[in-house]
Amino acid sequence: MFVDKVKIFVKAGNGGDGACTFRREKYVPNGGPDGGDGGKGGDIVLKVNPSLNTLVDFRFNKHFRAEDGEKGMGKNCAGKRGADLIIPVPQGTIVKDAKTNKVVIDMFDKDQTFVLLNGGYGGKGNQHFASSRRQTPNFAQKGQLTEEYEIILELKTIADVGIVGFPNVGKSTLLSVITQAKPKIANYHFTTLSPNLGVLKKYDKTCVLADIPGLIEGASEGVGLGHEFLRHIERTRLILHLVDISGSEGRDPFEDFKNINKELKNYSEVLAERPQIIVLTKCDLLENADLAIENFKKSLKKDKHFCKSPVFPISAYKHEGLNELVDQIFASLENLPKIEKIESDEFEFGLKDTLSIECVKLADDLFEVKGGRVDELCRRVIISDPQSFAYFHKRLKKDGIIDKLLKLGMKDGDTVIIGEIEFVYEE
Ligand SMILES: Nc1nc2c(ncn2[C@@H]2O[C@H](COP(=O)(O)OP(=O)(O)OP(=O)(O)O)[C@@H](O)[C@H]2O)c(=O)[nH]1
Ligand SMILES: [Mg+2]
Repeated sequence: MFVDKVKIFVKAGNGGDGACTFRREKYVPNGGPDGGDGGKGGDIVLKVNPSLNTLVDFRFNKHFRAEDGEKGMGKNCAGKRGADLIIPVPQGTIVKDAKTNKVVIDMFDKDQTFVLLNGGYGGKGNQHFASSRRQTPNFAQKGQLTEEYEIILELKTIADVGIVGFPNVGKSTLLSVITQAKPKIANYHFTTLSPNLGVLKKYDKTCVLADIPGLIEGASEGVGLGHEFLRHIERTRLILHLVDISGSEGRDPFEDFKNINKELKNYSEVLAERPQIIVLTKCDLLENADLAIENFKKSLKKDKHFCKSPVFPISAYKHEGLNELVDQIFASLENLPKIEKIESDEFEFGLKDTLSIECVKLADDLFEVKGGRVDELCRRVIISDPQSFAYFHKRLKKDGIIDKLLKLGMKDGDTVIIGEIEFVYEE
C-alpha cells in the first residue's frame, strides 16, 4: 500500500522544573539558596531523508514526543536538556496544521532540516529569587509544559520529469533502462502501485525522473487506480508521455494519447499545459514501425496544443532511440523554469496563547479566571508556599484581574478558581 498523506501528533518536550534547595556545608551556616534551573525540553525536528519516497513509516507510528527536560538539582546544577526528536521525511513532504489546513513548511530541499516545535523552557531554580528582602526563597519556577499538535504530512514528489501513460506501455521499463532504478516490470496492468524515482545522468548533467502508476480513461472518476497519483508529477517540469505505438493491446495509439491528456486536464489545467515529450514505445513489435509513426505524427500535427511537441520512437528492448531521447530530455529541461517550493502560509504554528484573560461569574459567590496568561502564571506558582502565593497575588493585581473580578461583583469571602488553584478572596 502506498501512503502519501498522513495525520500525526507531535509534542515537544516539557521544560524541567527548577530546584528549590539550600546550600548545606560544614562550617557554612545558613547557606543560601542553590537550586539549579530545569533543563529545556527537546525540540521536534523534521529532516529530509532523500532515500525515502513514501510516508508509509507513519502508518502505524503516529505519535511523536520529544524528551522532557530534567529537573534542576542542588548545588546550582542545572537539569539535563531533553533530547530532540528528529523525524525523517521524504523530500517534497508538505507539512500542514491539521486545524487550519495552513502550510507550515514544504520540506523541499535535499538536506533540509526544520525545527517544527520548540521544547518548553526549564523553570528557574530558587537561587534566582533571592533578594535582600527574600533571603530564603522557598519556591522555584515550574518548567513550561508543551502542547500536542496535530499535523498533516502530504507527499508531493519533486522530480524534473514525470512519466505518464496507459498501463503496460513500458513506463517502468524505460526508467529501468535509462536510470539505475529497479522498478517492478511485468506484462499486466498496474504493475506499478507507487511512484518510482530514478536519477538520469549524462556527462555532468543529472535530473530526476518519476514513473507513476498507469492512468486510464475515467481515472479522474476513480477508474483504475484513479488519478490521485498525478499529485506526484504536479511538481515536475516536463512530462514524458509514453504511448504504445504497436497497439499491442488493441487500442489506437493516438486515441490513447488524447485520452491521457484528457485525464491530465481533468486533474489540473496546469498539468495539462506542461510541456511534453511524446515517446512511442515498443517499436520492435511492429513489422512496419515507420508507417505507424508517420500516421501518429500526422494526427499530432492536427492537435492544437501538442503539434509542436517532439516525438521519439524507441524500443527499450533493443535499446533503440534512447540516446536521442535522453539528449532531448536535457535539452528541454535547460529551457524550463525550476520548480518552486510552496510558500508557508502566514501564521505562527505552535504559538501559544500567553496573553488572554477571561473572567466569568459562575455563581453568586463563585468566579473563574481562564486564559493563556493565567495558565502561564499558575505554572510558575507553588500555591502551598506563602511567598510564592504572595507573588501570585501581586501579579493578579498588577494584571488587572482583581479589578475585573470586582467589577463582576466579587466580594469578601467569595471563591475564585484559577486553573488548579482555588482560593477565598479577602479584602
Ligand atoms: N516488445 C517490447 N516490450 C516492452 C518494451 N518495453 C516494455 N515492454 C514490456 O511491456 C510490459 C509492461 O512494461 P512495464 O514497464 O511494466 O509497463 P508500465 O507502463 O510500467 O506498466 P504499469 O506499471 O502497469 O502501468 C512488460 O512485459 C515489458 O517487458 C519494449 O520496448 N518492447
Ligand atoms: Mg510500471
